[in-house]
Amino acid sequence: MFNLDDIIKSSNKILLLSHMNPDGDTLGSMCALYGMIYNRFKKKADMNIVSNIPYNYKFLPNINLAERYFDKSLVYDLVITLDVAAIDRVLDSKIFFDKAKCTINIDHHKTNPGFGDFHLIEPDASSCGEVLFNYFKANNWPIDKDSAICLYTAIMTDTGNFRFENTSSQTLRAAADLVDCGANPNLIYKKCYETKTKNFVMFQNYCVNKAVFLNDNKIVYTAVYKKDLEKFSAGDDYTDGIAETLRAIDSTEIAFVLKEVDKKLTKISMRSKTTDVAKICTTFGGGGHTFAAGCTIKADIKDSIEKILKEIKL
Ligand SMILES: [Mn+2]
Repeated sequence: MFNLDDIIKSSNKILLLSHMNPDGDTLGSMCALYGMIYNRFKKKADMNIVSNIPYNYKFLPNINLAERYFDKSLVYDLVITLDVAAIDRVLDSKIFFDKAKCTINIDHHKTNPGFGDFHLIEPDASSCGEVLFNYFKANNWPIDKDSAICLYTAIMTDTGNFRFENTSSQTLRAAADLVDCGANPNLIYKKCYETKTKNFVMFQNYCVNKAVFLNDNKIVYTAVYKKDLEKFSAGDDYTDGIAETLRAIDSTEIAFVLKEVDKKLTKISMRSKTTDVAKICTTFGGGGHTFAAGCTIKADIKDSIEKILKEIKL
């Protein structure tokens, strides 16, 4: 095990890296480590984001200090990746990692190959935030209020508000400790989950409303046309979560959302309770997890529905 204290003490220029399409875990972990390093060593690390920060994470303490672009000629003494399962997830910023005098990889993904000079990877931890919390706790780094807010956000969002199967008793103990350090669960919940736009909610309800139920309601799907997306000025993320909403119906076994890319191309997002939908999506060149997968079919929505229904055996 490496000693983060010694490494940080001997490093003057430090960069913290988050992954592309950032989530609450990578951003919360990055801001938490920034705060902890500042409080303990009075050193200001640089924080790098490689894509836009989603609106609901802009409340994170110190996130305003994170920057999108840095001079690519900079050479850092220390670069630390947070929640980065594979180094290509930091896009162009990989150059800083490659040139750094020392690199540390902090993560919780089982598939992380362990790149970097040192790594701290805990596959049983719910989130990168929990890995950091465990480190701070084990090494007696006192956690300040702002860092507690960031770590709590990281853990809460990666566990789907403490509902997913990665939520352990250890996760809940970490969360409880962070509340003692000043994180307010209700406030953080509201910031993360109660900031959807009216258009987003109306669009999702519209899509759910026109869902089609088949096979004793075991199969449910909804088709989203380009004209629907235009009507609601829908962003790329507007269809996120619709398949989960349809799966949450008690009778549902398989739910899928079809999104019209153009007249000859349809994107499908599929969810199930027990059926291996990755297998179904693989037949169309897609893939994913057992209960959550996706694919793109070279056909219009009507033909895509037919093709998918042929592959579903319930
Ligand atoms: Mn994560």
